[in-house]
Amino acid sequence: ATNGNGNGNGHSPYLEDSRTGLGVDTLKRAIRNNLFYVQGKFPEIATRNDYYMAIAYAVRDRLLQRWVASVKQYIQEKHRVVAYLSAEYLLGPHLANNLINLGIYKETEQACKELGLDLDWLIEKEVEPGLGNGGLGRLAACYMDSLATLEVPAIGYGIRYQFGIFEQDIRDGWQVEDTDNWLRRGNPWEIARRELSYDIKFGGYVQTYLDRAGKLCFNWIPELVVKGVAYDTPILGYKVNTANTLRLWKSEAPHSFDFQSFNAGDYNSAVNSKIICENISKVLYPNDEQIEGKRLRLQQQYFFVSCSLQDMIGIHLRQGEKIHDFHKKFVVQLNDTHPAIGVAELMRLLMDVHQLEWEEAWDITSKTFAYTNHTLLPEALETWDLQLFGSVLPRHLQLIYEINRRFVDYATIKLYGNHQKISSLSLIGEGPRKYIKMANLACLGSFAINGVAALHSELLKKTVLKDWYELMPHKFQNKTNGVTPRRWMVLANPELTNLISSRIGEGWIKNLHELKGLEPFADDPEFRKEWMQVKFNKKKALAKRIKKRLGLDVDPNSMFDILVKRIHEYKRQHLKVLHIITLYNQIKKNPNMDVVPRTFIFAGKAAPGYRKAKLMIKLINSVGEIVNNDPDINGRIKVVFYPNYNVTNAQKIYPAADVSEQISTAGKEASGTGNMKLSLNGALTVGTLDGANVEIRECVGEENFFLFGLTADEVAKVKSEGYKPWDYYSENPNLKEVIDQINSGYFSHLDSKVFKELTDSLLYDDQYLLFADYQSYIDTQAKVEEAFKDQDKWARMSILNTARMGKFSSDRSIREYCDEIWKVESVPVTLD
Ligand code: Z57
Repeated sequence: ATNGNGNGNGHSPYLEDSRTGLGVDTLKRAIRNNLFYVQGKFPEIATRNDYYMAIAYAVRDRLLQRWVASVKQYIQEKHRVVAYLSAEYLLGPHLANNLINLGIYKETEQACKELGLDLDWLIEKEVEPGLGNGGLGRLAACYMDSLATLEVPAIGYGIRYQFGIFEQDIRDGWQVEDTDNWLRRGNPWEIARRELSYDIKFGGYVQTYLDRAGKLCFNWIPELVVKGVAYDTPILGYKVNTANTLRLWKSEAPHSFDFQSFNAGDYNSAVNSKIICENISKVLYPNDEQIEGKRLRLQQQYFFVSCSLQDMIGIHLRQGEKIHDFHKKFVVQLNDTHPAIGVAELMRLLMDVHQLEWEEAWDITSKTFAYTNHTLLPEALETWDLQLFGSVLPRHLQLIYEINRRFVDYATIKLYGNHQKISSLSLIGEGPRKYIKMANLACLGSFAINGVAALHSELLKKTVLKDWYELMPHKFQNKTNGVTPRRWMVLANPELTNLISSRIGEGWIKNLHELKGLEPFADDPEFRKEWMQVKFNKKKALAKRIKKRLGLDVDPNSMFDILVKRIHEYKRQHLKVLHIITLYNQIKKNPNMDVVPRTFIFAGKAAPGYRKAKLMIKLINSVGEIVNNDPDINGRIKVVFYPNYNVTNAQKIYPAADVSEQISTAGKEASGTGNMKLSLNGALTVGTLDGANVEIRECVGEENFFLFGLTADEVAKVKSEGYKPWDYYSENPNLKEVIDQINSGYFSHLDSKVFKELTDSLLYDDQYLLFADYQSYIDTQAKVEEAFKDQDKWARMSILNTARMGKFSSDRSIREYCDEIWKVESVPVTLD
């Protein structure tokens, strides 16, 4: 009973040895041993990082035991496996999460204490793998957690970027990017599988010939061959033995590839080729929902997809199965169109390598893939210049032409003469230059297509994928996103976790619907008091961080009004700024007015090449500088831009939120997931009817949600009738004042040009309808202020809000994917 797992978590009994034991003494011994034998250090000279590594390796040993057991069982019992293909995984720090999922947080804390160490202090400095931009990458990470927790056999495939998302610093109010050298101190959570590697071809040309049987064959002669090496990270489920694999590919020069040039004495060009190979997995593209049609990006996509499919085929064949049954062994989920080249690549592998005929290859391929769409923004729909595409993937261009020829033949009959529809469905776009439409390849090659929230899935069928829906309605589904309560509640907010568990037990951590049991406690004054006390403590902790990072004093008694996400015009951070300036002007005109003190907290990165987004950051900081230092305001409102928003910082911000701002233009945010994390942590939402906000409002009740703005239908209508932002500007004196003030240089040391690009785009275009929603937003914020004055009522709303968020667990999402798309079942893993 010293293994620290006497809490009914389902571990089977096993020997308590130094590598697997979960008790305090065993952990202590393991940490000491690792410090000596892994780090080569002793306490007198050990650094903080040495201790971190020693603990990490102790935890890793315990993960490996479960991982080996899982893999063994999957192989022996030949289970069906989910392969999740994603160019991004925004995992966040591993240590604390693994301790929670192993169920040994307390034990490890105690072991550390006895060694004179502070576990939280060690966790604090862990560098996170930022292998993603935002929502899409974080969703993949939550899904990996839920797949393991639900004991579903799964492999996540992706790229082991040497540099993840850039680190953001703010200088003079502007975003400055720094490289993310996350591997510099080593990564204890991965295992390099040197023996697991595949050759990936690029460029060159295709030879056509007839074999001895007279069959037409294709031989791709590449210009460049790159080796992909597997790096595995175990992903452990919560209090289960299942540990799945996240397999990320690193690009290298193939062994002895450079001998020719080397022997010819051309050392430089040999080294150069090595660099070209390593470049492919060098850096994550920092654009979120904005494509950059770069050769290297296409190479990255093909690189990881080809490695992954070859790996799956290898696994399948090694189990003694037939290539013909590939789709029965694996279901491959495409996380957006980034891995959609997989459709053509599987065709190539099946035909050119495994000698199948077209019909059979296509039958297998189209039963293998399923596609998740994450956006309606036309600028985010991936296309590739056909010439560029052909120069990187000449064989795939041929295959796509042939896939398209057969499809267009079919569509021509089905759609009889509707040329416009046929050309919209074609995989190839015509124009001054031809291009490949990756969403069309994904739709055609997949047996299921899903959006990520109910509204989004409906809009897909009515807009960007309308023609596909009409041709193949049976493929379309919805899978509303979710988030893992392990990281976003248990880890980020242990205080709230304990409070909740003290009343309804711990079942909710695995079955989030059980939060419903909290509803009656909204009427319990003692519970309300404790609830608000937890919130206050989390606000105090965040205030302390803000003071430390920015030197700014913020009052934890003020309302913490939080807008954190990637910076994008459609997400409308600048609408929030218009509200802040409006409030500022109100107070300036009436300094004695009764105003609820508020702290506006922003955080988020802008794509380095997205000028307007960077200008929005500058605007937030400029307004902050004036507002925070104005004696008339006297600290009643404060504006904070918290730099370098990432998983680590998000874990500190969400629990401190009173208000969650979800203010995208209706119809633009596919789902949102920050909205779920904030609400789960007790924040009340101010939001439009967009993405998953719609479903959150349905669940928490309209009386606990601050709704504003046009609906998606109204947005479409206003636009079709010829939207004129200038009219709103000239007819609304408060709005006019705010815009004029920005343009006068009031917030920019009298430089009236700084924000002109932004204000002009609002006055003359306003694609995202800030002006149309302005008054509604201001009016709603007045209601938020009124509600916050009655703290007891606010507490009630906050509790009910959390109690009704059960739907938004990624466990629920993954259950639906398993049942309705993947047709996979749970496989409980036993330890021997
Ligand atoms: C990304 O983070 C998302 C969509 C994209 O097309 C790309 Br590229 C990156 C986001 C959506 O904007 C969110 O609304 C959504 O919640 C998230 O993906 C996960 O589905």
